[in-house]
Order: sequence, then structure tokens, then C-alpha cells
Amino acid sequence: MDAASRKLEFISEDVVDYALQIILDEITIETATPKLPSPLQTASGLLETASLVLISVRSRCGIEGHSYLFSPNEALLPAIAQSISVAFEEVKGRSCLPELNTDHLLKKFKLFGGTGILTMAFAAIDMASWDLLGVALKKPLYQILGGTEKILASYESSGLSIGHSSQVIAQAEEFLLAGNSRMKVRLGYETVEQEISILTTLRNELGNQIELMVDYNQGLSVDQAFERCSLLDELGLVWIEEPIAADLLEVAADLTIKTKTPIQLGENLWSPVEAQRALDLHSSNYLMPDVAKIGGATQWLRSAKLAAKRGIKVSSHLYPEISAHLLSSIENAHYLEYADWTKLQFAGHISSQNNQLCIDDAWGVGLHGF
Ligand code: SMN
Ligand code: MG
Repeated sequence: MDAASRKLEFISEDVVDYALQIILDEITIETATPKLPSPLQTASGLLETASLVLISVRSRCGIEGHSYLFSPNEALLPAIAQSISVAFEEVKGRSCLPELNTDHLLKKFKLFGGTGILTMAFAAIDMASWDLLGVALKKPLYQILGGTEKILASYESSGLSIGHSSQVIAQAEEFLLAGNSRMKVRLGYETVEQEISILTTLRNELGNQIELMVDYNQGLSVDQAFERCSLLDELGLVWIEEPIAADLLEVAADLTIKTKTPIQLGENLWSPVEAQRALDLHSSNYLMPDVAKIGGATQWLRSAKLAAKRGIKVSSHLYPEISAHLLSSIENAHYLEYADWTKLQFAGHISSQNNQLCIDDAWGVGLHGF
């Protein structure tokens, strides 16, 4: 590799030299389906389990890196696992440089085309490779990425399902007891009056210190969205997330202009190019790419950089373990989405307290207990 191509975006040259000697050799792929601590009813379906594909990548010298993918549909786990295995064949024997390998995979599968399970497969390899690099360098990932902040602003996203208001309030009280007063409420009730009633009851019962964001999970029609967003405008919400179908970016831009409350989207963007399109259209006030769907940590960081150029704040979507490191390393970090769904899978699972999540100093991502 010549000197010019060694200038990668997210790692320093001395790390590149070291990483060039680490050769990817083997992959192990397993699946697991732990039950969610509490089922989650969203506007677009019920989640009772966290269906996971667990990935372990090994270098020739025996260093391991780990990652996982989350699938809302358990039946797709074998197809996801198979795609990861096919993609790994293309990087096996190459140096462990996630930026180069992600670009290599995108090129190799260009005729097939990106998005969906294949993009998530690239992401699994990319995330495990960043972890491997951290373990090899005996440093937490955020330090390799130039981050200094170990404590990230977070919000509770483990529950507050669409359901009976007494259940929503009881769970919000639990979050508050753990010191977390910032939390996301799932919306998509039959009427907007029910939604306003839940949100105002939450404020009345829990006090004005609570900060609420809401997520429609693409559940509204365009007309409903214009009507409901303007009716929610007086409630002082942190943001309104995915009110309409994720690909209606032009309509989202109109909604963003007409709604006082910030509009949030990004978990269904599949590449930095798609993120750029959302930014160019001014589709939202904030952006929250999902590290798996956007194509991995490398593609997430690239998207965050594009957002920074527009002065747009970036939050994470699920995957709290690796997202903490990524948010630590960017200048436009907003909130880390904390959900406890992988708590039963990994020992030493990080947890959020006082609206914050603290990265421990384990090497790499710190996904313990694989
Ligand atoms: C969400 C997405 C996918 C699965 C569960 C929940 C939700 C979120 O959109 O943003 O947390
Ligand atoms: Mg969401």
C-alpha cells in the first residue's frame, strides 16, 4: 500500500502500519434469541425477543473481535448469518483495516447492490474488525478513534410501549427511580387525543424534570402526521421520531418546516449517500443512523461527519455498546439510545444512570462474555 492510501479517515498512520500486519483469518457465527426484559409494542409491530446474530472474527495470530446484529424478525437470522459468511470470504486473508475492507466489500458486491441483509453483513464484519483492532492495540475503541469522553448523554429506550397508560407510567417511574429522566415513548395510538393524554399524564405524574421524545416507527399516514405533529407541538418534546414512512424524505422535509418540535430520523438510512440525501433535503432537525443498517461503524462515522458539516446533531440507534465509542469520537454527538435488550446476552453489560452511560476501559468495544 502506498503512503497516500494509508491516510485513512478515522485512524492514525501508526495504527495503520500496525493493522496492516493483522490478517483476518476465521469467523464464527452463532444466533441467540434472548427474551426482552419487557415486550415492546411499537406502531409497526411487537417485539418479544432480541433476535441476535453473534459474530466472532479471528486474526491469523489469534486475536478476536466481536460484534452482533439485531433482527426484529427471528426467522431471518439464518439468512443474515449466511450473508455474513459469504461476505467474510471476500475479506479473509486481508489486513484488518475496517475502512478499506468495508469499501472492498461494497465494490465486490456492487452488481448485487447494497441495503438490507447484505449491508448489515458488511456492518457485522466492520464492527468486529474495529473491536479486533482495539483488542490488538490494548485500547478502548473510542481512544483509537480519537475520542476523549467516557461519559455520554443517554436516554432510556427500553420500554414505554404502546399500551395502557398505567403500564406506561409504572415503567417510566422505574426509569426515574434509576435516575433516568430522559426517555422515549412509543406512539401510534388510535387517536392523537390518547397520545396527548399519555404524555400529559406522564408529565403530571413524574414531574416537569422529565424529558420525553416520541417515536411513531413510521406508523402515520402523511395527513395524520401533519395533524398529529402540530397537535404535539405544545408539549415540549425533545423530538418526534419517524412519524411517516422512512423513504418519504421530501415529505419529512415539509413536516420539519411546519413542526416546531424537532423531527428525528435516520435509523432506516442504508449508507452515507442516503444520509447525505436526507441532509440535502433538510428532512429532519436531527439524525440517528443505525450502526448496522448504515453499513457498520465506518459508514456511521462517515455519516456523522456529513451531518457535522451541516451543523446537525447525531444520536445513535440501538447497539449501545459500540455506539458509545462512536458518539465519544464525534464533535456533533447528541444522545445515546439506551435499551437493555442485550443485557442477558453479554456479561458486564453497560447500563445507563442519571441520563448518562459510562464506557468502561475494556479493550475494543468491550462486548464481554461472548
Ligand atoms: C425501534 C427500532 C427497531 C426495533 C425496536 C425499536 C425504535 C427505536 O424505532 O428507535 O428504538
Ligand atoms: Mg425509532
